[in-house]
Amino acid sequence: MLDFDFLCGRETPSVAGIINPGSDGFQKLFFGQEEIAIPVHPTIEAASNAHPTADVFINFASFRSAAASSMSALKQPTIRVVAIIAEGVPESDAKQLISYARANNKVIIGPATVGGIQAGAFKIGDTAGTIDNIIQCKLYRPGSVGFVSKSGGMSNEMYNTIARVTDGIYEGIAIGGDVFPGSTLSDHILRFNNIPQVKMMVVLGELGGKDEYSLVEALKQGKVQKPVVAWGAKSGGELESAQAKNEALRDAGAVVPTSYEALETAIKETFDKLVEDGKISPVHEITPPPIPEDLKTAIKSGKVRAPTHIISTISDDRGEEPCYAGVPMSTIIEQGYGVGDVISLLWFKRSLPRYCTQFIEICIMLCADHGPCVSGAHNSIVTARAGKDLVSSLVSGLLTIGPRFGGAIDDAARYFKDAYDRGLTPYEFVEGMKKKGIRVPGIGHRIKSRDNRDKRVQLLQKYAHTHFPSVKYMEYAVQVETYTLSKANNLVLNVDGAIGSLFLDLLSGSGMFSKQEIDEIVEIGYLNGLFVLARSIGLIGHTFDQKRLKQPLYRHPWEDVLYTK
Ligand code: Q5B
Repeated sequence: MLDFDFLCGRETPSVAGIINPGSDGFQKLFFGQEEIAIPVHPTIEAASNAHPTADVFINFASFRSAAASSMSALKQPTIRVVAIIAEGVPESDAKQLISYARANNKVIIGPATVGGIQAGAFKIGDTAGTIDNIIQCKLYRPGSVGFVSKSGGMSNEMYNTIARVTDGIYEGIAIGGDVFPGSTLSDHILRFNNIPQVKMMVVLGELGGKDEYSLVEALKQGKVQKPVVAWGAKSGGELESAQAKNEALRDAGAVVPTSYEALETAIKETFDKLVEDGKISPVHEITPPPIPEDLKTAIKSGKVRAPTHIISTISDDRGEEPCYAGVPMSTIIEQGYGVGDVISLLWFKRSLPRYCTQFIEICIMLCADHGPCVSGAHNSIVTARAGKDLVSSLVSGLLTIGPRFGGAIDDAARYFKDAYDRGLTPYEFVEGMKKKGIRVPGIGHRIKSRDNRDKRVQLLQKYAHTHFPSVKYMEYAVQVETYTLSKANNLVLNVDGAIGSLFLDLLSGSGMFSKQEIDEIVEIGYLNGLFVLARSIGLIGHTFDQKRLKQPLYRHPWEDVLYTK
């Protein structure tokens, strides 16, 4: 509809607003080359109040709700015309709508209609088909012919015919195929008769109703003064009924051809006569502006190319099934991939050997939680007790992950790798870090110590000793630990340090990564991701736990705070 408006040279769109029950806001749409925001209203009442000059209501609701919404629209004082697109509206509902409309001097087009068109001014829904067809039928500017038909499909055909042999359509209406149309062929012919710009009328009836006979009556009673070219269509074996209708129309004064094929000539002759008699002056021809093609359509047809704004290399959901690094979902499930395999596809873009993916899974299992007292869990617990939702509680816990808590894996890998690759002794490395004022990442723990070893570290080391081809970085980290333990009991290799050093061993020992790729992984910092992913499991658990236990708002006790000046 907006494309049609633009084609006609309208300065403002004909669509005032959209009613989408329950929704509110704006819908972005193109008007020519510009995007405009059309208001969306939750109710018909709200839309009518917001747009008091909008007098046409086009109802695209399904047959289930079309009757109720159409009645509600008819009851709005500002609404004059209601077009009902749905097919299958119950006849009893249609009758009620019709009687209400007639009693209140309102017009219904449909049900089961494609709508109608006022050339150069206003188009209802899909009437007249594509923009190309609309241009071919010159519907972007008014002609002199009023056209009414029952069928929407046939009306498109007739718009073409009328454009070929006359100066074009002034207004075209498809009343809809239902037995009880909201407005009839004769209603529209009588209306056209009163529109000065309409100089002749074309009617295309169809079998199934007695509508043509009300037109016959109107013609007989002399209510129609302008020439009417009419054809009552036939279908199947009901030829006789069609013939009877056509004869009645002819007797009443309509121009009725002898066959459908002769309809075009009849229209032409009627039009030419009006021109000869000086009743029609030539239409001022205009060239409609081109409608910009939608980018998607233009790309599809190969006419234009557009640069993309995002590049992605890890997954693709466009085909029949999503793929992770080229591996289809069905393969992942059928071949028994685990979470470690999925991480290896999405993070490292390759299928790592089973011992590597199992190591990833062990890291995740071991780091999933470490009790309620650690920074992350504490934050999630406090947030959940403040009544916040799952995501907020989870995120508040995750945000504590950093250089001191859980987020030392990347730095541990960076510093251990650099020190080992440069051949530094543990003494040189640790003292060098001390000089720079940097704590060795991966070393030290608040509760773990020489005499209270971290079981997680031991389990990781044991696994790596059994499965990894080389554990040189981890062994270097243990030597560093031996040195730091000589300084203080709690300067143990912690879980971050164990994962950081062992991941270096995985990367270099698996033969699956080039030196450049290892450097990039360490530089970008992939490995804290393992702790983030793992600890999310625990943080979610703590959030559920607090909610399940219906714990009240947390307030830290005064006694636990040192108040000082
Ligand atoms: N000193 C972890 O410190 C902690 C030193 C050091 C040289 C070090 C500390 C540290 C590096 C970061 C790291 C990951 C803050 C830890 C994790 C996950 C977790 C957590 C859980 C879970 C602990 C006392 C003296 C001072 C310091 C010196 C300490 N660390 N020197 N290198 N690395 N580590 N984080 O106990 O001379 O007195 O000034 O930053 O790897 O987060 O379970 O809780 O799963 O949730 O508070 O396991 O080690 O010791 O700060 O009082 O220091 O030791 O310079 O010396 P603390 P502080 P001085 S795993």
